[in-house]
Amino acid sequence: MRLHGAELLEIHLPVVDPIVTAAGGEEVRIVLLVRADLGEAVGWGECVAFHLPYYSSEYIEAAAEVLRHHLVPRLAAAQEPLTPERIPALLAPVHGHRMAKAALECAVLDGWLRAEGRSLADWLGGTRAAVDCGVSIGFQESVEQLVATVGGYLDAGYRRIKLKVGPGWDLEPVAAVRAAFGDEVPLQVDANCAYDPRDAAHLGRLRALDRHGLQLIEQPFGSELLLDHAELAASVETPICLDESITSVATLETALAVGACTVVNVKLGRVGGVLAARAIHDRCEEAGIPVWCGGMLESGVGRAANVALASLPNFRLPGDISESRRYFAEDITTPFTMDDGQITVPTGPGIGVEPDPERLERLCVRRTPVEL
Ligand code: NPG
Repeated sequence: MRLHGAELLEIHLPVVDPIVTAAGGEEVRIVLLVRADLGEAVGWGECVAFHLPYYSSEYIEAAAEVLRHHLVPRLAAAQEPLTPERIPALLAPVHGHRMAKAALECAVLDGWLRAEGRSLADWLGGTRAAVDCGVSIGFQESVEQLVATVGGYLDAGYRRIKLKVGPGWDLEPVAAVRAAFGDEVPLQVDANCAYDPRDAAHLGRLRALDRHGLQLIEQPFGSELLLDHAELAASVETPICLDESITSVATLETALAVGACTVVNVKLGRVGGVLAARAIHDRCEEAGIPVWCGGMLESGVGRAANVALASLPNFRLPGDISESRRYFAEDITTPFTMDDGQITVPTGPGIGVEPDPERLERLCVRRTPVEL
């Protein structure tokens, strides 16, 4: 297999119910897709970076540049055979840009598997035919509005509720959801680094969350503050989960060694691709640490890869895997729909879905062939 060429597509998807976090909200999800031409097949990958660098240092424009000028040319110049296992090392000379690398690796892997007639879930070693759906809810106008929103998603069948929290929007919303729906609803919170471990009031609020029987508290402090997470983890009952901090197996090892977390949010893009995500899954399984699949408001392309990943055995907690319509009135692929709180793992070759040409035509604002 060789990479004969690639194309970058910028898609604009209006968001029906934006997630407002400490970093802001997205009214339109700008999606960067990579289309890889492998000769005998075409593959698709999604770069999960946002169009502004406020969730991570990566953003769409930079990802497109590094894909065009560095990552795609490197794979195209590689000696045959271009196998998936060789991709991380071929891209390693480019520092960082994990989300861009993940998109290209997924596109090549998707094409390779389509040519082989094998599904991504099967190739990864997935053991589930369907995965549990969880939903993420951002800051709301009021606690009453939040309770109504949570009720709607529970009625829809979601098996886990994740609330965005931050200093000032944490104790009251969590208590209201518990009061309205009881202690049995699987409920977790995601702080996106919004708390300061040096602020006694912030620590007090996090410790006060401990009485609500949450599944986990996700990334309360900054991504580099592993020791502060370890200190909090030792002082509360609620499991601490890391997201932004875990960028590789190496950073995972450090986090585990210092006791910074006992649950890990695995995101294909954040860790650099499918192979890295599986390595983190395997290491966590070995350490008895459950993982779940994080979401980045993906289109159907990225969502399909997430569903395949979440079919692996140690994805023991429902992830941010929701129906396409949770975010998009229209997706570029056949929408993912939930049945009894689960989404079926695609069984078709590769990621099992592909962008619909007619929808691409309408929703794609720019197509850039990569000059090789
Ligand atoms: O359901 O795809 C989804 C989004 C899940 O809440 C989610 N993602 O921090 O992981 C996150 C969070 C996020 C939301 C990140 C918006 C950045 C912006």
